[in-house]
Amino acid sequence: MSNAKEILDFKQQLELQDSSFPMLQILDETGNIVDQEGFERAGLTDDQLVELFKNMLLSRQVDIRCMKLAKQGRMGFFGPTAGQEASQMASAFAFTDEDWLFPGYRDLPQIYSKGWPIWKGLLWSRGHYFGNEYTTDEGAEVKSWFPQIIIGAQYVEAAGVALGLKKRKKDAVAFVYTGDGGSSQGDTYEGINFAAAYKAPMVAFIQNNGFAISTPRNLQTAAEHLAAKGWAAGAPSIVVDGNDAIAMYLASKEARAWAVAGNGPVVIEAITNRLEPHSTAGDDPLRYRTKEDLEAWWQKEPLLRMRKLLTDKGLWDDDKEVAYVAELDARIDADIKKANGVEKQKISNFLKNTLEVPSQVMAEQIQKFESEGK
Ligand SMILES: Cc1ncc(C[n+]2csc(CCOP(=O)(O)OP(=O)(O)O)c2C)c(N)n1
Ligand SMILES: [Mg+2]
Repeated sequence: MSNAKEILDFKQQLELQDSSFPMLQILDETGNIVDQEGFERAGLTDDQLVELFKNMLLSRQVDIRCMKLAKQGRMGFFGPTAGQEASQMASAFAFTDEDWLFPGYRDLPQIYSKGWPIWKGLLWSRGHYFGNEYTTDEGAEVKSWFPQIIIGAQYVEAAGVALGLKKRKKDAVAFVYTGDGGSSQGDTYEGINFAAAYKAPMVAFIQNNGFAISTPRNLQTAAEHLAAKGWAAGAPSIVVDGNDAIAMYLASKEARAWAVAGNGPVVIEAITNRLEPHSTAGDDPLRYRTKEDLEAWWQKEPLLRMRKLLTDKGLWDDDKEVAYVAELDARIDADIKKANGVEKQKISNFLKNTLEVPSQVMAEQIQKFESEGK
C-alpha cells in the first residue's frame, strides 16, 4: 500500500541516502585493529602482510623518485600517488595474474605490482612506445591495459572485457579504477550499468581522493556518497576507508569473489586523499586547499598504520625498512638507467604502434618516414 506521507518525505530520503553507506574500517588512523572479526576475515598471513607493505613502500619510493625527476625536467607526464598506497596496492593485492587491470593515469603502481617493470612506466610517462608494452622483463604477459587518460573510458573498456571473460568462462574478473572526478563522467556509470545488466565480472574502484585537479569533492556532486552511483545500476556498492590497507584488501577480495561467481559487478568507493599536486605540470594545491587540511591527511596516510600494525606483530622494524628502502632505491636507479638507455622513438615507431592495422594514409606516412630514417 502506498504511503504518501513517507514517500513524499524528501528530507527523510536524503537522510536515508546519507546513512546507507557506513564505512568499512579494520585499522584506525593509529594502526590499531578496530574490527577483529574483519581482520580475521581478510585472512592475510604474516608473509602476505609483509609482502603487501613492501608493495606499498615500492609505490612510495617510486613516487618520491618520480617527483625528483620531474623537478629536474626528466619525467614526462606524472600523476603523484603518495597517500593512495592502500587504495591502490592493497586493492590490487586481492586480484590474480589472470584478472585484467584497467588503470587510470595515476594507477601505474598497480601495474608494477603485477610485475610490469618500472622502466616501462617511466617510458610510458615520456610517451615512448615501449611504455605501452605490457610484459615483464622475462617476456610474460601482464594483463593490464594502458593507463587511461580519458576519464571514465576505462570503465567502458573494463565492462566489455568482463563480459568477454564471462563468455569464455574464465575464472577471472576485470578490475578498474577511476577517481571522484571520474565518478561524474557518463562513461563511468555506463560501464557499471552495462556490467550489471549483463552480470559481467567487474570490480569497480572509485578512488575518492578529495580533488579532481582543483575541484573539491563537495563541488563534484550533490550525492552524499559516490558509491551510490553503483546502486543506480543495481550493483552492490560500498564505502571503504581507502587509507586502511586491510579494509581495502578485504573489500576487494570479497568483491572479486562475488563477481567471479557470476553475480555481476561491485562498486567500491575508497575514501583517501591526494597528498601531492594533481600532476607535475605546474599545479599548486595551496591555491585551492589549506596547509592544515593537507597536514591532517598526512597524519592519516596509509603507510603509518600498516607500519604500526606490522611492528606490533613483530614483523617489521626500522632496520628492515632502511634495508628494504635501499634495495628499492637501487632497483629504481637501475630502471632509470635502463629507461634512459632505450633508443629514441622515431616518428615511424610511433605511427606503427597507433593502430593494429594502419589506414592507407598512415601506411604511406610510415613508409615516407622510414625511408627518411625517421
Ligand atoms: C574525459 C576527460 N575530461 C577531462 C579531462 C581532464 N582531466 C584530467 S585529470 C582530471 C581530474 C580527474 O579527477 P579524479 O577523477 O578525481 O582523479 P584524480 O586525478 O584525483 O586521481 C580532469 C578533469 C580528461 N582527461 N578526460
Ligand atoms: Mg580525485
